Amino acid sequence: MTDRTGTTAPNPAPTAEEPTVAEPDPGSRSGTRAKTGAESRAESRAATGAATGAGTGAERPGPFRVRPIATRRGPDPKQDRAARTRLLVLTAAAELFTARGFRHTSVQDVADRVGMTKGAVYFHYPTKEALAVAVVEQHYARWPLLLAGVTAEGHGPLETAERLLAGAALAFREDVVVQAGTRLQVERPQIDAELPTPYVDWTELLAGLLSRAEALGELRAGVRPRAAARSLVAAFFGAQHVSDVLRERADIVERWAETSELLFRAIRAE
Ligand code: LUB
Repeated sequence: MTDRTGTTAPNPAPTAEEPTVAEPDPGSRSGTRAKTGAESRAESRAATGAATGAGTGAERPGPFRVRPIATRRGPDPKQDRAARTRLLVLTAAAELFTARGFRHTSVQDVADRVGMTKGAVYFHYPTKEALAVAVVEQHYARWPLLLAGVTAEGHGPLETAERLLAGAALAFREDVVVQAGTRLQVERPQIDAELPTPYVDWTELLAGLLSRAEALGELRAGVRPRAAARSLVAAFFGAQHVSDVLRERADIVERWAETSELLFRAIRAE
């Protein structure tokens, strides 16, 4: 059994130039004139905000309804230490789950990796299943951070979708908690615990963005937002899996960029 652990977590950030969008102009023959960048940016930002729930003031329960583990729980140093220990144990478990899978990882392995007793690990996570659930939840807790970063850039909905997935590809290469959550979701049948339903939140998020893009006329005629969102999620999952098996995800960013370019060329209006 190979051991290939020990990577830690950055959150990627993107940038881009806005497309201009046509608007009916009663004076001109074709009835259209190009919208200024500023106009389409304002409209796109509004559209994207609506899709991702960002910037609306009242925080709507967006996708990925999980919160990252807080390492500082307030003035009580004991609580801080406990929170940091939980994160340490969770990261060690993620490294082992990524390398060996759920079945071939024991709580003793996790304890050995962090230099704690099994009892001390059980104090924070009562079962190996509870550890797996926590790791999978932290996998999904990465995405709101990525979403906030990309949304804050004020791209149009289609550009936002493209950059979110590019950011996810980088996280799949660099972040062991993302890698472990993915392996555990594939091994769900072996894990006797309630794991979050996979793929549905990404599909929801992308479908929302693509519906907005459709409303802006940014989608190629005949492209159905939800169907395209499902296709993007399936393609991303496939690309990361092939890169994992063949290259331990060393080339996932490049492999996804190839697939993304192809898919968004098919989705985006000429
Ligand atoms: C993503 C995985 C691996 C979907 O959303 C999920 O559940 C995912 C883990 O199960 O890829 C692709 C964006």
